[in-house]
Amino acid sequence: MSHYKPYNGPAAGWGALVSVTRNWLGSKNAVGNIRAMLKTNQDHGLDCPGCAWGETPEKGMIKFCENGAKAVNWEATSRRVDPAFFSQYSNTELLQQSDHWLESQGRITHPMRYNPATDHYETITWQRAFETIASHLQAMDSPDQAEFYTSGRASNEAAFLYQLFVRALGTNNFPDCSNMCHEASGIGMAEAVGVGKGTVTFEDFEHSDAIFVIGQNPGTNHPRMLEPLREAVKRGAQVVCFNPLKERGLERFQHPQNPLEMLKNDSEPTNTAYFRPALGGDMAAIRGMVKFLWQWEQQALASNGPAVFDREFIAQHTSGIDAYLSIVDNTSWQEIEEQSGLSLAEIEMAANMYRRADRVIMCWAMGVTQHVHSVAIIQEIISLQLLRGNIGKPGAGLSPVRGHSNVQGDRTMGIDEKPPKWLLDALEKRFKFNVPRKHGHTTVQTIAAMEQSQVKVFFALGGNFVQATPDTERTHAAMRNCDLTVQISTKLNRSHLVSGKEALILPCLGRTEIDYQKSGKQGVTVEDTFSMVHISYGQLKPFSPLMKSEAAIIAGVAEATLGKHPVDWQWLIEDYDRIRDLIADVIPGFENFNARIANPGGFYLGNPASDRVWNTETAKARFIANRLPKTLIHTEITRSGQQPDLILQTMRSHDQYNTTVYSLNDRYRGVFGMRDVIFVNEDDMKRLGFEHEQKVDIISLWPDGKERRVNNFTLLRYDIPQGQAAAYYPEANPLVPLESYGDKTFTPTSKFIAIRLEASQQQDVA
Ligand SMILES: Nc1nc2c(c(=O)[nH]1)N[C@H]1C(S)=C(S)[C@@H](COP(=O)(O)OP(=O)(O)OC[C@H]3O[C@@H](n4cnc5c(=O)[nH]c(N)nc54)[C@H](O)[C@@H]3O)O[C@H]1N2
Ligand SMILES: Nc1nc2c(c(=O)[nH]1)N[C@H]1C(S)=C(S)[C@@H](COP(=O)(O)OP(=O)(O)OC[C@H]3O[C@@H](n4cnc5c(=O)[nH]c(N)nc54)[C@H](O)[C@@H]3O)O[C@H]1N2
Ligand SMILES: [Mo]
Repeated sequence: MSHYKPYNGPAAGWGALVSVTRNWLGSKNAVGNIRAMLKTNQDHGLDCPGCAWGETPEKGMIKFCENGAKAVNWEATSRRVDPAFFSQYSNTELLQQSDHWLESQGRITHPMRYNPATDHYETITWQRAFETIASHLQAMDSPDQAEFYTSGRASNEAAFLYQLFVRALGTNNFPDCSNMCHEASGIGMAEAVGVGKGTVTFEDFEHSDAIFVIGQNPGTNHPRMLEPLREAVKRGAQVVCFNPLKERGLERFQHPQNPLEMLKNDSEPTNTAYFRPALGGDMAAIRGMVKFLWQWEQQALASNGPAVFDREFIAQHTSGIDAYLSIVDNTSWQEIEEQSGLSLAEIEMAANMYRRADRVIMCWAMGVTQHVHSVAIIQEIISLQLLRGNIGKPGAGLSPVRGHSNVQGDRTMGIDEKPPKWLLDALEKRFKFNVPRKHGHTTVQTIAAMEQSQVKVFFALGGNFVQATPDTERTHAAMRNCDLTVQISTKLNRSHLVSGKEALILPCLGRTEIDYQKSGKQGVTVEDTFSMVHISYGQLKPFSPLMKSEAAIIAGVAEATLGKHPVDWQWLIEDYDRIRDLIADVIPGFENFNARIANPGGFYLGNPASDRVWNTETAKARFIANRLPKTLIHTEITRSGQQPDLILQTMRSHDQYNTTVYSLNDRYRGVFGMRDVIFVNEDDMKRLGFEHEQKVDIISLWPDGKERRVNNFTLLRYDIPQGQAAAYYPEANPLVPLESYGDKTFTPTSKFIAIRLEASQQQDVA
């Protein structure tokens, strides 16, 4: 039975894992699997396929968290989606099932081809599958009529081969999950500090005086991050959270006493604090902190007091401070207060905490990156850090905490629709073919092209494109316009069912499974959020003899399409060392790749900004003077006279991994057995005339005349700031307009959707 019961326990607990694995993961040997892997982790173990948080550097100290265990067991299920399964259910029948049901059916065991005549998937041989793909790709008028999606679990080896194949085919159409995720971090940081990756490593967390956690829910999504945060507080460092929701894992960092006590000059300063900004209000909040620091710096200059800014760092390493401070001067306190959703007293307190620390790390995730002005938010965070020299010294820096376990490595390998020139030049030099120079499509641009019937072939290396993307109804219709869709997958999901006219499912090995090739067992490499590269060896017997590794599937498709051009694909697959030798030839930082991964714990790729080398336009770290957005809500919406009831963010529950729903519970938020829920403040509920647990329909506002709605969501009274609402991804994705994306990023604004609520017609059904 579904129910709602606010949770009071601590944020931890393997207890729930046992029930999750028994009930849903269908893994008979769940606990045994994990134990086996923990043992073998001592040498050449498995890299956790969960999130991208790094491993503790000591040898053999690879830690699993509850969610890592879930991810492993999810893959190591004993349930099978085999030919008998597909002959039992037609596609139309499978489409009636929930996402949770689909993924719970088990691992896909055979290559399958959709037969429209019978409405069933039927077996196909690998050879026929490769030939089918090749004949479609060869029949296109232009290579730009194909789109090659990547989800961030693919290994470096698979990703490198994939981008080589696709560029040899002739396109840069690489939509990827990163387009919906940390794209803004990459763009915002590259412009300002010359590198699109985090500048900190694991050790920096041990030396930091203050760690800010902005728009991130690590208790659920990066559980191993809680440990360094706890350690930091223990040794007296500050942990400061910016999150409109009181997330369970972070709540301990809320100071138990009156947070405003800090403001009185006589009180003891607190070392933890929790601020609850408006959705999209972080830029204004940080601008406010900067404005306070600037005030104090001016006072220091006037009175010859101790400097607030790091004047030497600013002079030596940065450009643009004058223009930036003048825009800070021109931002009014009133604007800051209104847009941030915080009081000036709170912002002053945050600024004080910031100033008190010599070494500050700024962490952020989707609460920052999925807004229209995300690039500007990130650049504001960077400017704040530059004022006190908090980039490129131990214990300080920028930490965009990545999502998928190898999403960062996939970009490093060249999965990028707007590849840097050096990469294309290096590929051309090494492989001697004309590399396509025109930029390709992001995820959102891919959907738009599909909608215009400009896409013939959609190919996915992992992921669940049709559910992860915005504007679900439109996206589904767009996908159906393709001639052929191909999914390399471990588990059944909706992207197999909402397909092109022809469709293939190619079952691949998961990272937990042993990958045998001609030369023996193969390892694959990944890069974590701290730019550490390490090798991972699967530990479990492959679930089906017909599965192939991702790299082998790409090689098969490439050979069928291009023959031995520009490389002998099958020869590379015999021994992944050969692929790594190619990577070493092309990608900087991977010299002697094979030798260096033998080192336990792998190696650090390095980061120019953390060495204070600035690969920017000015060869300095740049203060970028962005204006605060005039309004956060799209002006066309208000101009058309529409008024939202609330602003909605879409987020993850505790028991899900993106579109993979492990169970229907979200225990830290007290929700059990349901996912079609919307969290609303009690006062808003009254204002809008609704009651707790009433069924509502949610309609999003967008000035294109299309109706976007989801029906029969259960309204839940929740501790959430007024004017805000929250619902789960992917259930709420039909509400995100395709055209509502970030400036420069094309990232859907999944954390800022203007909505209206209506009472559902079907109250009695509940
Ligand atoms: N178990 C598990 N682990 C995961 C994933 C998973 O689904 N399950 N997904 C992986 C992936 S791909 C990613 S990208 C990461 C995602 O990790 P998170 O970014 O932590 O994921 P979300 O659930 O989207 O949480 C966003 C958080 O930001 C807050 N927030 C929303 N809007 C705002 C805002 O405007 N300002 C501020 N300050 N806060 C805001 C929300 O309240 C929420 O706490 O996790 C990775 N790890
Ligand atoms: N509304 C809203 N939408 C969002 C977000 C949000 O916060 N709100 N978050 C966005 C973010 S941050 C991201 S990263 C995207 C995620 O988008 P995706 O990466 O496309 O989605 P996932 O749900 O991670 O993909 C799950 C599928 O991957 C396949 N899979 C699992 N392991 C493997 C493997 O080892 N190999 C292969 N080949 N396949 C595998 C399984 O078949 C599984 O069904 O969603 C985005 N969409
Ligand atoms: Mo992500």
